[in-house]
Amino acid sequence: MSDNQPTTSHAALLKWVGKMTEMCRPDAVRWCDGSAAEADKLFAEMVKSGMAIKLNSAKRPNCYLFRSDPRDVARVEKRTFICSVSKDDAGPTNNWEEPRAMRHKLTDMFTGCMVGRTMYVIPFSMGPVGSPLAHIGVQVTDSPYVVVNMRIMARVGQAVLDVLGTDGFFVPCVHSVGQPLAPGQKDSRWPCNPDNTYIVHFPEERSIVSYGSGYGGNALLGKKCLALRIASCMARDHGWLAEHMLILGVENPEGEKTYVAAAFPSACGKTNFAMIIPPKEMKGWKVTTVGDDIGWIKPGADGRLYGINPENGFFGVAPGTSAETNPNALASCAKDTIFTNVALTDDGDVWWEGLTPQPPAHLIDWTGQDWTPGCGRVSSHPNSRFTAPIANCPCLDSAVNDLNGVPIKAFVFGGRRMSDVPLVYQAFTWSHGVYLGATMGSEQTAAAEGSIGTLRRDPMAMLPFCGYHMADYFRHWLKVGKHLEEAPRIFHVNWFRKDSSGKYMWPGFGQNMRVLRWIVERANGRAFAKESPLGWLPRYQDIDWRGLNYTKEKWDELMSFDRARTAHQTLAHEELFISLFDHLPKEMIFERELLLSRL
Ligand code: OXD
Ligand code: MN
Repeated sequence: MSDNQPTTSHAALLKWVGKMTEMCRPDAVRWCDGSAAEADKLFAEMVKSGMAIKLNSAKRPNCYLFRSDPRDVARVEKRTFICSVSKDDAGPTNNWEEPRAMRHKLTDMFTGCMVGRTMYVIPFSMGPVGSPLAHIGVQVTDSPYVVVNMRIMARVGQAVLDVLGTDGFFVPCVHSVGQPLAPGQKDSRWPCNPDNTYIVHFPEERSIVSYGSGYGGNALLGKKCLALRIASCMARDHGWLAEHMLILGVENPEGEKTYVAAAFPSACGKTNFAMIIPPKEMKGWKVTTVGDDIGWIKPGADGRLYGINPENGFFGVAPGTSAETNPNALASCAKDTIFTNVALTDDGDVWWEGLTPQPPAHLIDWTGQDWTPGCGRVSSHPNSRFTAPIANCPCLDSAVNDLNGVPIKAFVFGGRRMSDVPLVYQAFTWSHGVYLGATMGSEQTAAAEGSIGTLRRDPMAMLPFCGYHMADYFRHWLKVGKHLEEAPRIFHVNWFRKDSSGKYMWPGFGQNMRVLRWIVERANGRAFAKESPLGWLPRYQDIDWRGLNYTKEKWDELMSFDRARTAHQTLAHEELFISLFDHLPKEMIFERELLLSRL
């Protein structure tokens, strides 16, 4: 593709693209308009080069399969940096390098890095175009795969440049796969530079530089880099919240809608919860999806919080997604979807572990090799993904494109805890709720790194995504709450408790709707709860049991906690707090002391 003309007269943007072109030295520069025609052309080029496979149109209309380099399959936290001016601002939970030194290093790496390739310029809006809650970024990239993914995950094109006008603010995002091509050199199927990957954020300058990876959050810079790491700094400076949260709407039989935002660490079924289907016996209850990963939540003039989903698509984990676990996610990737690192069926469709109870007799696996059920390998990478347009989602909330967002009535923090933590409880106050979020944790499920049962702290599921000092982030949450007229109620849930024989005590999935009903009724000041040292607990009779046979004895066990053990666990929070102590708000210490004394 040859150069086309930019349709903007934004002087700073033109100057920046000019500088990037001079540094990266691409063969051509292409301004993206986000159109279907542009995507079709790029897909056709990628099919021709062998990077993409077009799937069977009768089974998956307008869908493509990509196989990444096996060394480039996930976000790389070890190579992710927050380069604030002061190391102290990045805090002990982020990698840091001095920004000038990092910039020098990056300039060296980027000089000539796009030789032999096209540089695409992608103007994108995170959030509905023109929303007062939205922010604009411009990504330059030498990956056509990134272009077609960004077009699904964000709002891309001329409308964004129009909103930007001649002097609007944008976050500059530079991305390269880090593999320039010499004249005549044949490109690899998935160019990348895994030995030299850098995902770098300059929070004061609000800019992002990413080198060496073409995969997911490393390369689609609107998602984790802009919408969480940079946005968390913007939010801190301007009094709002950029959170690793799904947003869903719960409609009761009377047609009243209540919006809930929820944070869960990875591998806790966030997308499933965002698209939950209530048990049919709970007649008239409906759940709609606003977002499955990120929420931008700002105080409105009325002193309530309003949230948008800054994304426009789902970048969902494929394995485990099925008609049983999440039919809405499956419907979302029925068409117009990009699949990465899943298996290819003999009839040109996709398959992954868990999609159907019986695997097909033969597949081509994510590495391009023949695969049969007994071969001893998985067919799809555990972090294989679908990139699906949000508009495909059958349970999409009608307000998903509302410029002013949806009113948030409740926050939910969840963990994966096998013992001692009850299914659900409500915080007494905002600051108690912030403490619950700050001390959130998840138990290791496989002996991958660390032993099974080891508790990994992941405050508000933001540990890899907060662009500044985690303790300042807690302080910011406390501050936001102080200025609200109507603060959302805060809840903690744990779907993963096991009994003494190692069996899950709660059925989960759609049955979580029973908990969600209690949460929204509490948030609306209706349902009853009893006081406990942990917070407000629902009693057996406070839960809607229609269609589920769950005894009071089981419930009492599920909701029980051992005071001494809980006190010990509480003291284990010290470890995180000690590492953050010189910034830690005193409220966190007070809340811990209050909890201990209640216990
Ligand atoms: C994600 C993540 O991919 O949280 O959403 O890692
Ligand atoms: Mn996420």
